[in-house]
Amino acid sequence: MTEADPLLDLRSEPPLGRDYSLDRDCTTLSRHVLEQLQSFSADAQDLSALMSRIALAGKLISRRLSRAGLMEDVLGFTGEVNVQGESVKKMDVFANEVFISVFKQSGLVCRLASEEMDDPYYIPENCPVGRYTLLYDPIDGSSNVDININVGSIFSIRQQEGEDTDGSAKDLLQSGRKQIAAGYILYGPSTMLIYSIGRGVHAFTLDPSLGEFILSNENIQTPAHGPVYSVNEGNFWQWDESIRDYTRYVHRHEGYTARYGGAMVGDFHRILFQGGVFLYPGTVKQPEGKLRLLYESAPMAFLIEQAGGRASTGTQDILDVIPEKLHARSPLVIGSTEDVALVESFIQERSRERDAELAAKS
Ligand code: AHM
Ligand code: MG
Repeated sequence: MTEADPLLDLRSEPPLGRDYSLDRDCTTLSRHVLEQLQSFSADAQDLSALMSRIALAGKLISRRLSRAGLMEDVLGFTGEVNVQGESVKKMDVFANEVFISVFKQSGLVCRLASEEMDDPYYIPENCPVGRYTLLYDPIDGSSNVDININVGSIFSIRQQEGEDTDGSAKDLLQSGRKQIAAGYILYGPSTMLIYSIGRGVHAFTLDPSLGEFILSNENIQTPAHGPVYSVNEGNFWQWDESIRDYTRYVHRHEGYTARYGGAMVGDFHRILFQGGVFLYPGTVKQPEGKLRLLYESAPMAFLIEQAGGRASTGTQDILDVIPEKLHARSPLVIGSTEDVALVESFIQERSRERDAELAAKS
């Protein structure tokens, strides 16, 4: 028997002309948006252009992340604290500015609102102004940046309603059902862009050799149940008893497994494809939880509903929640319908017990 040739595997890779991405249809993101809308109307062109700009921001952020360890001033903190009371990372600032610079001259948006800015950024008067608002979390899970683990960017598009002359952006304080499009970019082993414009959920993978996001998964459907539960169990004693009940249940029953990566985008991505549930419940210190409704929970809720799953606060559909302020937070239970319902059942059970106790006392 001859020894295995270590180069054999490399030689059996398809030659460049038969590369998988060149063999297939190579549906680009902008073409996909237009095909989804089956129109070349002004609205369809705008949405396609918006998605192309988001994709450009994703490519710029992805490029910087891929070389972060080799460059000066990319990793670590700036020393500032943001409007959320969280320490700002250099990548948070960079990614936030990337979205602004990509959209400033686009003529597509009138303002951008982000987790990293106290108030929305209004397109200056000397630049073309559009009718959409981009809401975004520039780097989700930014504590992962310094250790080279996956992070993401989350985005949501809404149309401006009425005038916003006083800069209060009050029209953004509406339910998540007002979103026109939402999605995220996952910076993992590949960079992927997942989006929905209310016609299913579709995933694109960045082919670095082409510099293009190419369609890789169309009409993603989340299974009705999955084995994964994804929650920071370090907060166990900070939670309401109902969440502890749920956690005890999955500990005591076969068929569950825990996965938690510290970046919702990554944890959500697994559940979108394979099912299960992600939770960020309220805690004693933060009864509304950690995640921001407009920049994080509502866009993910838009996606999961489009994929046949559910997103809930525990007592209400996330997409029905009306935020009181731009940076409002809400508890989040998101994923497969059956798994979200299971978490809700424990919350309802404790709530019934409390009501019964109150009734007995009165
Ligand atoms: P960030 O957007 O400021 O990075 O915070 C959001 C992240 C989520 O991606 C993740 O699920 C969560 O915070 C992790 O928080 P914790 O460390 O409390 O579990
Ligand atoms: Mg985030």
